[in-house]
Amino acid sequence: MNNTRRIVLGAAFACAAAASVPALAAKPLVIGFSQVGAESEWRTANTRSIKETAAAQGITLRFADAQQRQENQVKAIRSFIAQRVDIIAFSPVVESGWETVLREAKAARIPVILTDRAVNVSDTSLYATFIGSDFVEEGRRAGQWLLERAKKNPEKTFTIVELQGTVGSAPAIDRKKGFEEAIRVNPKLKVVRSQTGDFTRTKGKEVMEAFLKAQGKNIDVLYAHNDDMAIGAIQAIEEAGLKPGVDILVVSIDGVKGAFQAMAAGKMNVTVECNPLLGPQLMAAARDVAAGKPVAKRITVLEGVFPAETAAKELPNRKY
Ligand code: GYE
Repeated sequence: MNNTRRIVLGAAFACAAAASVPALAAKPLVIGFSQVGAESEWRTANTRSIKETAAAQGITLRFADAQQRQENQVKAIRSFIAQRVDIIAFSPVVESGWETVLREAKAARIPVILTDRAVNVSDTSLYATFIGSDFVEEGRRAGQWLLERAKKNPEKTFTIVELQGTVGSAPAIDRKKGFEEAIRVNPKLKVVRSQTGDFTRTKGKEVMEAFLKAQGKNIDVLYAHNDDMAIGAIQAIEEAGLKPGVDILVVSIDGVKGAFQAMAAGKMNVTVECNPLLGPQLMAAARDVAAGKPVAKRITVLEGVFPAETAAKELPNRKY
C-alpha cells in the first residue's frame, strides 16, 4: 500500500469513527406497537395520537393493525421480538390468552407496555405498566347519569337495552359491570336485552334493529359501550320512526366528535369521556422503561362526563 492510499484510508476511518459517535448517542428508540384495529372514531384518534407523538419525538414506531383479531396481535408481537425492538406496546383486543407470548417477550428481555386495554395474567411482571382508562368507572358514570335522570320520573320503569363492546374485551366487561353496579340501587331500571355490537357502527345498527323488532316500542333507554355503536343505533331508531334522544334515551361512552354532534342535534343524551390521546403518556413511559427508570404499574387517564346541554359549548374544543 503506498503512502497516499494509507492516508486516505486513515482519514476514512477517522471520519467513520467521528460519525459513529453522535450517531450512537442519538440512536432512536424503537417501539413495536400492535393496535387493535380501526373499528371506531376513538381508535382512529388513538392511532393518530400514537403515530404523531412518536414522529414528533424522533421515536421509530413499527405499527401493526390487528383488525380486531388476537391471533394477528400474537403474530405482530412475535415479529417485534424477532426484530429486537426496544419496547413492545400493544392494546390487547381481549383480556385473556396472553401468558405465552408475554413470556416469550420477557425471555427476550423486551419490556412490554399495555395501552388502553388491560390483560388478565396471573404474573404481572409480564408487563412494565398499563396506561389506560378506568372502564368500570366509566360504566358507573353512565349509570349514575341515568339514575339522576330517572329521579325526574320516580314512578316510571325504564326498560334498557345494552349494546356491548367486543366480547371478552376489557372495556366491554368493565363497562357492563360498572353500569350494572350503579343502576342496581333503583329496581325500576331494568336491562332487558344485552348483546355485542363489536364496537362498530354497522353492528350497532344491526343489533339495535333486532332489539327494536323484539321489543317493539318498549325501549326507554339504549346504553351503548361506545359512541360508534350508539350512532349506528340512532340510525336504526330513526328508521323505526322513533326519535333518538327523546323516545329512547341514548347513553354512551367515548366522547368522540360524532357523539357531540349527535348530542347537539338532540339525538344523544350523554357521553362519558374516554380519552384516546395516549401517545404522550405512552412515549414518556417507553423512554423511562427503556432507561431503566421506575414507572408506576398503572397510569390512568383524565376524563369527564358531558351531558347534551354542554355539547354546543364543548364541540369546538374537542380534539377527537
Ligand atoms: O371505547 C371503543 C374502541 O378500548 C377504550 O375501543 C377502547 C374502546 C373504545 O373501539 O370505541
